[in-house]
Amino acid sequence: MDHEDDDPGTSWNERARAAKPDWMSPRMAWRAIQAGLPKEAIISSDIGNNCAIGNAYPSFEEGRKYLAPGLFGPCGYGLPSIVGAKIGQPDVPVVGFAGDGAFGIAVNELTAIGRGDWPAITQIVFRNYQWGAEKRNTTLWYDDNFVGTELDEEVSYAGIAKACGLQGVVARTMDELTEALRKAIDDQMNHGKTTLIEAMINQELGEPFRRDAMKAPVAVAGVSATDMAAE
Ligand SMILES: Cc1ncc(C[n+]2csc(CCOP(=O)(O)OP(=O)(O)O)c2C)c(N)n1
Ligand SMILES: [Mg+2]
Repeated sequence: MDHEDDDPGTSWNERARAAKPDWMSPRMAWRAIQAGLPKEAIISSDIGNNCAIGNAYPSFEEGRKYLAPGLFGPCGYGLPSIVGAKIGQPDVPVVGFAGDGAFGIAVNELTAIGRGDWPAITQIVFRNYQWGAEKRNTTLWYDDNFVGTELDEEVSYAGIAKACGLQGVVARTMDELTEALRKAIDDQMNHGKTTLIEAMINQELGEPFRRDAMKAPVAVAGVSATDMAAE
């Protein structure tokens, strides 16, 4: 399965594919990641649509390999948690995951983790230029419409990583992503280098977190402006 379905009456995913026909979909990116992820790796997840899709992909042969934000669900968890994992388990390869909106909440940590004795990590950012999980909610609530979920397309997270003295790589195809991850792991384990991989993906969106809560707001009391009395 490469692509996400649209709900009846909505066409966001169809339009997202048509807008960027040559770009990876979220599931193509996750398959490319699986091809390059060491089986002993510790991974972290963040809150967002791509990280939620990704929960279907990795499998683990032992416990204590998967860090997730849990029920509080804070965006920005992926990067700091994987840094903590590496400090606790320096001999194990670690890979953090985050969507581009959530990563923006923790991006300042890039200015700190390159310092001398901090261990090297690998971080993958899913670059779809949107707060995707929120867009998914609003397309369902508001008949294929949305507001306030776009991110700045001029911002380069790979560029920010480089400006912080770290390695920053942009991956646009499945082969580029698998290869970038393999090299990043080698650099993490054998050369003490941190790499941020910006995985460029289309804007398709998977299942919402709370499909049961997807009901359009309705007028409950039927209050009219003419009901108001002047004081
Ligand atoms: C601190 C915080 N703020 C807001 C939210 C609400 N929220 C949940 S998912 C999400 C969007 C995440 O967007 P992004 O990280 O780009 O991932 P995508 O859904 O695009 O894969 C937001 C804003 C949250 N969970 N935590
Ligand atoms: Mg996003």
